Amino acid sequence: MKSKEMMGMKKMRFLFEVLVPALLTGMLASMAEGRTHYYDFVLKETNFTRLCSTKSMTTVNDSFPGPVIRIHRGDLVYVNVHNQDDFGVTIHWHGVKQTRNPWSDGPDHITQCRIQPGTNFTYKVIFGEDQEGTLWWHAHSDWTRATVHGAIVILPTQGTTYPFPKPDGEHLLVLASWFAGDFNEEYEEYLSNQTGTSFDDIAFTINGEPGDLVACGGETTHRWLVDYGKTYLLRIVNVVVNSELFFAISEHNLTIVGTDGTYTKPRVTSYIMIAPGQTMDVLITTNQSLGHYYMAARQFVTFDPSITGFNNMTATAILQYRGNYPPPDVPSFPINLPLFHDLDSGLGFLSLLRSLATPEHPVNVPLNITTRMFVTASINKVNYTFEGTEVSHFAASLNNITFMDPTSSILLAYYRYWYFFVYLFFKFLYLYFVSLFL
Ligand SMILES: [Cu+2]
Repeated sequence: MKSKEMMGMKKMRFLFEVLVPALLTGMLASMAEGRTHYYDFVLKETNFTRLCSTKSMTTVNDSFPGPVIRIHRGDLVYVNVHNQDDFGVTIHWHGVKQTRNPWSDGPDHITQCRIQPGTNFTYKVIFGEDQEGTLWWHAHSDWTRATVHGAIVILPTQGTTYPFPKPDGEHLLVLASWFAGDFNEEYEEYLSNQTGTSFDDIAFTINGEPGDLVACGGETTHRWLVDYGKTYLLRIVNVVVNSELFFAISEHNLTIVGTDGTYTKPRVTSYIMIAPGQTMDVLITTNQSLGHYYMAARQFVTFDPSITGFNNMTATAILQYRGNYPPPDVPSFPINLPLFHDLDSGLGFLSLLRSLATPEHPVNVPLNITTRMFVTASINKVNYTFEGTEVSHFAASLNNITFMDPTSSILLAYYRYWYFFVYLFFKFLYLYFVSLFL
């Protein structure tokens, strides 16, 4: 080959092996405009006293609920989790889309090994471009999420605003479960006895407190101080382990404006029904007489309580107007809070939810349907051999296929797959252009 052609080849090689990848990386970096936030989560056991009893439980940064991640849309978050507990744990970013970023999704044994005691792991949390509102994070190993959880607030991108008049203020309510003993121990017991005996939360909490109506629960009821004549954005997260909840505020209507990090069409209601893992953004206008009003949450029971039992404790917090007025003996209670078995109210609320679907907040549902699938969800009996013994138990399935732990590393397969195709792409491009000069 002549030296001139050799020079041409070298230039082409430089172009496709150095310059093009560098340019592509630069373009991708410039697409991410937001700020970067760094959080430290220290996970360890701390003593908490509720219902006149003290117990040790695992939390993040000694708080129940845990710290709030507060960012603007388009921002990037790094969370360094320091595990100072004595068991392995992972953290999941609930509802965060994590596009092309399964490395930080969190389910243990699926996308990562547990963070071992005495070690740390940094998550890079990538939000979806269209996500705005409220989400949450929680432990994703066994059911540690009962105490290891917190909210994620995604404000509108810097320089933009909400698709409704800007609220005068905002507040966050985390609805959670309270268990009498060590949750993981109770859960292990439940799994091992195989009798169907359920373990139950003995109370629900609002921002960590069961409230006045629970025996021995009213020592430190959560209070939200508001000013008269304002509109507040209230972000509600249901981190209860396994129950739908009704929630209402005495004498105040709620206007739903979002759920699960997505805006909805505004709808006025006197109560909401919120599923475990769900978030709800509502507007509330403080236009009632100066006073104290209960905010209350109780279980929405969709099963037969004579078989399974249910938690009939109503958790309360207090919305309290600022100002000079004689405090009432007892705050007023929301008479619109549906009763436990009020199925019509539960379903009626669901029918209110509609996507906002505006040009600024579109819902790009695929309209060209090319394949129709028939999927049967059921519970089947699964038989398998465990440590030489024949075992059978019930498991959920879709089209008769249930989840099995993978036998190979999913992420390693993903990594190799994508890098293989990127490599092939540049290799063929390079060979094509080289062939033009030969
Ligand atoms: Cu989750």
